[in-house]
Parts: sequence; structure tokens; C-alpha cells
Amino acid sequence: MDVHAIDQFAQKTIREAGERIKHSLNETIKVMEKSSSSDLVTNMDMEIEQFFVKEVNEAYPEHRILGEEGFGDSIQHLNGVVWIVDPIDGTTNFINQHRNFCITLGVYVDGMGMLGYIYQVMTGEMIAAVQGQGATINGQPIPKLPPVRFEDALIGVNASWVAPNRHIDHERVTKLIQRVRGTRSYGSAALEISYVVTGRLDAYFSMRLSAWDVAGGMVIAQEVGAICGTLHGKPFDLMKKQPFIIANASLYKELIEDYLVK
Ligand code: 2AM
Ligand code: CA
Ligand code: CA
Ligand code: CA
Repeated sequence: MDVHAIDQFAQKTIREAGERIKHSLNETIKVMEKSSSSDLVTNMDMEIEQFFVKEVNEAYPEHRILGEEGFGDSIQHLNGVVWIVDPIDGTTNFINQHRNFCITLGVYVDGMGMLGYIYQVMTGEMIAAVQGQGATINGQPIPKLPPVRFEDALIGVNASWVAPNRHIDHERVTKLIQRVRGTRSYGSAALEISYVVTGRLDAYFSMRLSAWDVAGGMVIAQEVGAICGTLHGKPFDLMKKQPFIIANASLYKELIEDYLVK
């Protein structure tokens, strides 16, 4: 497998998809509700996913592709080469803010993350990683994350985590929020993961994420020493929708044991 060729092709395809999304902001975007008024999809989510499916199928007919909007293959296992793409992560931001959304992509070989990308469309910031070869931001190497104390940490967290919910004990999460330097909420899982791998945030957690939200970010995380997993410290299963945590390695264990495991 020519990983370098796949990397070049993936980055070119992501940038072209980004250009298409930017152009669409000058036109009328068609918005549809999926499960609720906070779970939206637009014509661009669908068109961009179809673009990835067509490009990958043409370039690598033996590979499979999984996308949020369902235009790729129906994937039940990760044998062989699987591309996992979220054409727009942060659809609500795309619709309401015209910024703060990403394209994210992971390429997995027999379940192992080989290549990962998070591309912030409106700023053009490209974070990329090849397994074992490090991660880059706009072509510059990203250093390994240095340890950080809770007292100095910024944590990406959605307000719904502090409201009572079935996954966690909200009183303990409140203690966490009172201990750290601050919290932030950006509305795009991939964007928040990109902030953790670059040290702009020190941890991020979210209740129900799927393979396409995190596949690219998990490959990048591995290269900078950030840890990804579930609320219980297990590896995130890409075949399941479930809670997801990414954290600076110095925070991860205490974060889940003292604050998140119910
Ligand atoms: P999306 O924009 O690709 O749907 C905040 O909404 C973050 O959670 C986004 O990264 C969003 O991805 C993700 N998310 C996952 N499932 C969601 C859902 N059912 N409704 C809203 N956001 C969801
Ligand atoms: Ca969605
Ligand atoms: Ca998503
Ligand atoms: Ca999406």
C-alpha cells in the first residue's frame, strides 16, 4: 500500500471538497431535519459525501467508504481498507455561523488507523497524520503534548453535560468544571479534537459520537500522545455510537476515574 500516494490524494480531495462548501455559502443552502430541530442535514452534507464516495471509488475501487449520510458502503466490520468520512462536522455551525465546521477523514486498514485528517474549511487549517510518522498542521510538525495540570487545563464540553443526564453524575462533572481553568464549547467534535491535538484544549468529551466524528482525530491523537476512549477508559469502538473522550495523557486517567465514570 502506497501510504504517501493515499495521503496526497486524500488531502487534494479534502481541499477540493472544502472549496465546494465555501462556494455553496453564496447560494441557498437547503436544510432538512433528521431526528429533531437540532439534528440537521443540508444538501451540501449529502453532495460532499457523494463527492468523496465517487472520488475514492474511482481511485481505489477495492477500498470501502463509510460516511455519515449513508452514500458509502454499509459497513459492519473494518476488514480491509475503509475510508471513514464526515463531509461536514458541525452542520449547525455551517448553517447558522458559516464557520467553525470541518471535513474529517480517517483511513483504516484492518481496523488500524493509518491516516487521519481534520480540515477546518473556512480557515484552511489542515491537520494531518500518518500512523508512525507524526502529525502536521499546515505541513509543520505538531510536537508531542506536554503534561498539564487540571488547574491549568481548558476543557471542551457541551452545556448538556452539566444538566442531569443518564451517562454521568452531573455533580461530579460540576466539580471538574470548578477545578479546571475553563471550559469551551465549539459545536463541532472534529474541531474540538483538532484543538486537543494542538494543545489549544486539554480534553474534550461528548455523549454520543460515531465513527465519522472521530476516526480521523483518533489517528492524529495517537501521533501527538493524546488518549482517546470511552467514559470507562475502553478503546472507542468505531462500529458503535457512544460517549467519546480525548484528553492530554496526563489528565486522562484521573478525568475518567474521578469525574466521568458513574
Ligand atoms: P455533525 O455536525 O456532523 O452532525 C455537535 O453537534 C457535534 O456533535 C457535531 O460534531 C455533530 O456532528 C455531532 N453530533 C453527532 N450526533 C449528533 C446529533 N444526533 N445531533 C447533533 N449533533 C450530533
Ligand atoms: Ca449530522
Ligand atoms: Ca459529525
Ligand atoms: Ca456531519
